[in-house]
Amino acid sequence: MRKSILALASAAFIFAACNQSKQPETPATETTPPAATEEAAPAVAPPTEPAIVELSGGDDMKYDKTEITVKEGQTVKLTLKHTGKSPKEAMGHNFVLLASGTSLQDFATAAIKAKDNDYIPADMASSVIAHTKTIGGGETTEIEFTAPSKGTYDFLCSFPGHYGTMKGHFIVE
Ligand SMILES: [Cu+2]
Repeated sequence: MRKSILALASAAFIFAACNQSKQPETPATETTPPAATEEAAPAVAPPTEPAIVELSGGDDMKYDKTEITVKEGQTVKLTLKHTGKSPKEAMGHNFVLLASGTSLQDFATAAIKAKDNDYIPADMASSVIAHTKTIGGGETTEIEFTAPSKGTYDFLCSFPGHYGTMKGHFIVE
């Protein structure tokens, strides 16, 4: 009888000891999920390398690219080069990236009247994700912006009459 009590007591002790020894492990187990989240984070984090985009337009009223692809949240360093000889007043070029849901035609039409604001209609500023200034032949301009959320966006040159041939898709993956 005594033996069995002792056995029971020691069993209880062992159980308690086991239980105790398990307790310190609990915080360690609890820290695992955040660690896993940290590991998963780089997969969704934007790339640290910027996207270098070189776009040019000449006197032929065309961009050399009609498609630009970047990653969501990526820093975009865009250089626009006017490879022509015509002055800004006759053949100005810019790059305007429109927010989704903005009509290319509506924007271009409004831009005709916005010469004083570099062909960016002030009342449509919220429809513009990023834009360069307007440049003439031989000039270069650079902008830096953060790529918006995944999707396909329109870009254009908003100089009067240019968007028909100077437009393209800005794809964010
Ligand atoms: Cu142009």
